Amino acid sequence: MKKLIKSTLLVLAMVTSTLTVAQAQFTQAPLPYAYDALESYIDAQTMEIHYSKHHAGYVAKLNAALEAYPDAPKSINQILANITKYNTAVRNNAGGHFNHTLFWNILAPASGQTPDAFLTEAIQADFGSFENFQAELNKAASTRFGSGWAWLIVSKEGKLIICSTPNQDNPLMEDAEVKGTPILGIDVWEHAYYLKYQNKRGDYLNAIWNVINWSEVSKRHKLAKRSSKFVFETWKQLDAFHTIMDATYHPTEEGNVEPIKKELKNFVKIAESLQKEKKPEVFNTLEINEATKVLVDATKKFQKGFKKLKPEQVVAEMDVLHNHFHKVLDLCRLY
Ligand code: MN3
Repeated sequence: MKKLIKSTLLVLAMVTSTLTVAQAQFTQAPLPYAYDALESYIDAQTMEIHYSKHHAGYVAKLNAALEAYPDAPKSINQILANITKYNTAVRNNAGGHFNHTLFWNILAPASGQTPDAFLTEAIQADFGSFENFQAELNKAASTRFGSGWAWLIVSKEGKLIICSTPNQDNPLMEDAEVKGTPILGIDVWEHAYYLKYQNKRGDYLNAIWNVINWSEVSKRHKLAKRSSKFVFETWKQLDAFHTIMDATYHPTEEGNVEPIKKELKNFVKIAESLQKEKKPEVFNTLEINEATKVLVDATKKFQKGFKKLKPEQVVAEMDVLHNHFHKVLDLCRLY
């Protein structure tokens, strides 16, 4: 019996330690469609090898390379924004992971969809016409020598720009020649097209326009354009909520619950005003109102149960509030 308990504990310890390690690593999200969903523009075999071998390989090598950086942030964007602090293995594989995750999401089975009105307008303003935009992106993709990516990005000033990067670099890297938020990326590595198109990169580029997920690209365009700053300037109460959250969240994380304890009443008052006071008309949608209600209810519940919470539970509860808050903020940016 004693032996059995001992071996059970050993197994439990092993499972727990595996879980701890797995949590610290990056993982590959499932492909949002079947391997053959983009036929006949991109063939199933290419998709399968690309996703399950190439992308999976970047994720595994990224996790291995990050073992040398135990304090690396959990956010891939933060790693990319400080990429010069890392070695080449992290650079190539963090880029590879981010780029392919974006790529799978901006593709979708052919459906004849087009950019939304907001993106259409921006394309016309920044490129003259959709045809010019297409020609420019095709040119960037076809003239990228060797392996790399062609991008449609939103610059810091909010303009649409086309650019390209070598290898697995991307415009989020701090040392990129042209920087901005990528909303569409075309993989021009031979592994993305060689089985079907061999050396004819141009044919692959012509075909890929049939399987662009324009609703996803349009969504990313809105998120890149409508900064949090815009939302906060428009909706003062949400800004006030954010200010308190910002001032109390980090001390709480470090085990200091005094700031949130002091602000708790005020915090709830501001949360309630999110619902009570008239919100800006642009944000007065069913979705935003529902998300706001979830946030306000959670904040009230947090205050009610606060006295019974241990410091680590305060951190966990603040995490929940933080997520609810970001749901509201993102919905405002997407309205
Ligand atoms: Mn690739």
